[in-house]
Amino acid sequence: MGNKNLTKINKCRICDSKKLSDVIDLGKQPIPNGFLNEADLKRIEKKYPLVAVFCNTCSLMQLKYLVAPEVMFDNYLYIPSVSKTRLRHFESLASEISAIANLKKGSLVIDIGSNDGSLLIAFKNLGNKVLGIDPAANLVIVAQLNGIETIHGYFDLNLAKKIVKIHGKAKAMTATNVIAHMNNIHEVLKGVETLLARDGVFVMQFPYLLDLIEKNLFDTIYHEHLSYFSVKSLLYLSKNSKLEMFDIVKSDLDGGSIKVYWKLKDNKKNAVNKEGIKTILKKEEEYGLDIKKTYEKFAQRVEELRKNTVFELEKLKKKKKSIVGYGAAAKANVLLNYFGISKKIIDYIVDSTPYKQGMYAPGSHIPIYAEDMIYKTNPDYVIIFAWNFSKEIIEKNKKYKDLGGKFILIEPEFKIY
Ligand code: DWN
Repeated sequence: MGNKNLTKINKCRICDSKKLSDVIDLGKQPIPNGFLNEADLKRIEKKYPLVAVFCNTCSLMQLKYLVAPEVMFDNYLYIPSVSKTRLRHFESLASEISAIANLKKGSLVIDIGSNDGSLLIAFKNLGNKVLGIDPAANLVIVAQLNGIETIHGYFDLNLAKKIVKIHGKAKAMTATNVIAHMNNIHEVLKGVETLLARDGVFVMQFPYLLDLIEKNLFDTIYHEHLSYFSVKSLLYLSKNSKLEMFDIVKSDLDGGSIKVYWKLKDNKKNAVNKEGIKTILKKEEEYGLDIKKTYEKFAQRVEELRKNTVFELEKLKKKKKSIVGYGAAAKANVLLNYFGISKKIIDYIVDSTPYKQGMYAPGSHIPIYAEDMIYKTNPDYVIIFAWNFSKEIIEKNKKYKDLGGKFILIEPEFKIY
């Protein structure tokens, strides 16, 4: 291997099984949020193998090669607050959890992977005491400037014990789009067991494996996402935990995600929705989420999508059409690098994240500008790479459509609007 920042797994992260089958190989790629500045362009860009495997025992899809978390998360350019859709989701999540956990004024709420504090601001507005935990030094400062007390570090059992001593136990804990990013998930659950109050509620949210496979969302497979959960795999994960899953709710966010609700086993207050959990498990079985063939068919569909997309874009370029991208998202970089789409096809990408503007996309080195660039060059086509926010983006750019512009979405199949 020769690279100290790369490790190859030989067993499943959840159940230790060695029955892992290759699902898809997306080639060697830079880390998906590894945006470059001018000076970086002159240096060799580090690339790492991006391969997804499937555990035949517990149905967890996971990465075969792991990039060290410090490389990806010590300094982090992704923030949720640049998307209204995500902020609105955080507000509804905070009020929903407030009710389920019966939060009172001053109840302590802790968010693991709190980023710029966006979710905790919603809880703080409801009168709760809040505490964030995040490894990205740059974002801890942003969160603190937002008035959100944040501990700088990677969440583990040790940190949980320290927090209990200083802050006490939490009535509610959240982990949105972060559990999939953590290698030590058994230890993370132990940390939550330590930190959660007896009658506390812990809510995880992450993209759902069934939606990823069904909608060909291959571009959400990237180095930050070590795990791709089925409900079956989550039950394996919590088999020996003091935590018990008591409900699961599907969400449209991020192309299809699940909110998973946990409590301590001896908390009799929140009833277990046995029927709901059984129904979703049954759906997974009916879909074949626990058999290798399903993943082989997924990989074939992605190959078809790759060939067709490149063919369609090259056809537009032959007609001298101009094409730009919308949303310098992590998933955009996976798609561009796997499909081999370069600056010869995409002139630039626009993005609302201040930190990304003026930088270059990892791998493709396509320049990133603020969103208003579209109205300066008026391109023939705009590919929406941030397809999970296509509604918000299209609404925001009615003027572009009125000027005769056309949007392109690539998943679940290539389509011009
Ligand atoms: O799990 C993760 C998800 C939650 O966020 C992280 N591992 C990394 C990151 O993935 P992503 O970069 O694919 O996330 P988003 O939120 O889908 O990225 C959307 C991108 O589009 C952002 O860079 C912001 C941009 N955007 C924009 O330019 N204009 C978004 C909207 C809504 C807009 O109007």
